[in-house]
Amino acid sequence: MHATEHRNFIAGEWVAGVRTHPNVNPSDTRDVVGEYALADAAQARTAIEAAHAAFPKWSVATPQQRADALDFIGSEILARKAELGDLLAREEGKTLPEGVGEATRAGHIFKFFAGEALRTGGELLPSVRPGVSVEITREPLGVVSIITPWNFPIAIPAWKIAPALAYGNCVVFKPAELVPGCAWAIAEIASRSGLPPGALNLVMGRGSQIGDTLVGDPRVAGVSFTGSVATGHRIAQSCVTRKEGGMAKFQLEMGGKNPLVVLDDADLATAVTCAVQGAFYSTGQRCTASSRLIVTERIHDRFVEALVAKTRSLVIDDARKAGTDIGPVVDERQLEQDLEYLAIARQEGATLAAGGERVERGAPGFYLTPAVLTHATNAMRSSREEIFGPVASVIRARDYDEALALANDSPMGLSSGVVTTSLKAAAHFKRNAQAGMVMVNLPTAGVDYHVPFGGRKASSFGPREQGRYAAEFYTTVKTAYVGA
Ligand code: UN1
Repeated sequence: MHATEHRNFIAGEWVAGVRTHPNVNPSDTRDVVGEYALADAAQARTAIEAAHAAFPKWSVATPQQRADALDFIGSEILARKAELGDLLAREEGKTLPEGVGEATRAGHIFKFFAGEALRTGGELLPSVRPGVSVEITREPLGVVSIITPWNFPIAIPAWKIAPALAYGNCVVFKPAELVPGCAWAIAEIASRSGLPPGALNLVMGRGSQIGDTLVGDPRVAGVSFTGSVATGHRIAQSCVTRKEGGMAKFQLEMGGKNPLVVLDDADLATAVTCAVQGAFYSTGQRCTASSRLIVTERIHDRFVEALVAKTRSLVIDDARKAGTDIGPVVDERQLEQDLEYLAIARQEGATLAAGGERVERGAPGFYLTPAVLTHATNAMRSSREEIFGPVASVIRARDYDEALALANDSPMGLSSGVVTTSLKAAAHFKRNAQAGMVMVNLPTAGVDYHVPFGGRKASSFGPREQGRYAAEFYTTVKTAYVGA
């Protein structure tokens, strides 16, 4: 076995996978972060078995035991945020400040849910019948499969694992195979946190190899997934059609095609900052990215000119180099997809006003200059399908009403933003945007960790993630009637 192999973590033991897979740095593909285990279906079943076996113990752990374990994990992530942020930048390609910011967010999430573990209460109501009372309590689901994407290698695992454990569930965690490093680090920290063996299991592996097992095994009570719409639909199907064990509860966070509406009365600098940060930071690889910039007539030309100038000034380079604004695209496949959408948009009549070129830097990596498409319409494929890269389309609108209608005319409904100095327009937009999250004079991406996260339409399904609302998915309600 290779000395640097990072193994899976099952039933409190580090176990080799059936194969290993190199974790490659997208800023410099000669740099291999390490070799990481790949599980097969049999190993995934072993992890489910371990979680199932740990459940009787962890589900009755005291709130203090749960809080202590989560607080330990959160404190260590915060203490090591520079190192973990660097690992994140190295394996995923976010810039170092973005990586450290995300590691910090993950630490805060674990500490938030350490507190929530102590605050799980219930309700006591008098019955409509004499001499009877009713108690409403929340219980953990059981074994939960957590399947996470590559674009937030530490924050998304944190915001699923922390509430799952806080409410007494046992977890089988499968990170995206592009970013096993942060996932392994979470498991390693958790292995020293006082969790009983089997409460948290890490199975690194490909969705095509172990996904069906993680979703279809009758011992799995719930599946929390963030990733593509297509995979989300497959998961939903197998959760509802499962033959044994009843349906599994599922929570899906999928795509976004988020609009940022810029109104004539907007502060131009705010509008450009929101657009650039929302569309291009984290290389645009966020489901909350602002990919449709819907701009009203009288500010349109000034906005485009300022946006193009700002976009051209961005420094695209190695994610870990000081001064880099935008790191590389995550891999070759994603880069090709970005370029393909740019070609389609131009065929459909859009103009490439800035960027959109594959560029060389000092090392072999996946560098793409952020692209501004102008003369775009909302009907183009590039305005309807999620690209998941540093590509923004500017769509012209006559006035506020048309801008709002265009913003809502999308199969997706995750985050929706408006830049305006009009209180009236902001209030109307907040009420009428068909999205789970609305941003006023802020980028569509970049969310707090203590409040609900999620969308509408094709973007999401199931209860919200994060904050107190996370309890809706990770617990099941029991109603107990007590007679005299
Ligand atoms: C953010 O914008 O801060 O995959 C979070 C994603 C989202 C998370 C976005 N689930 O991009």
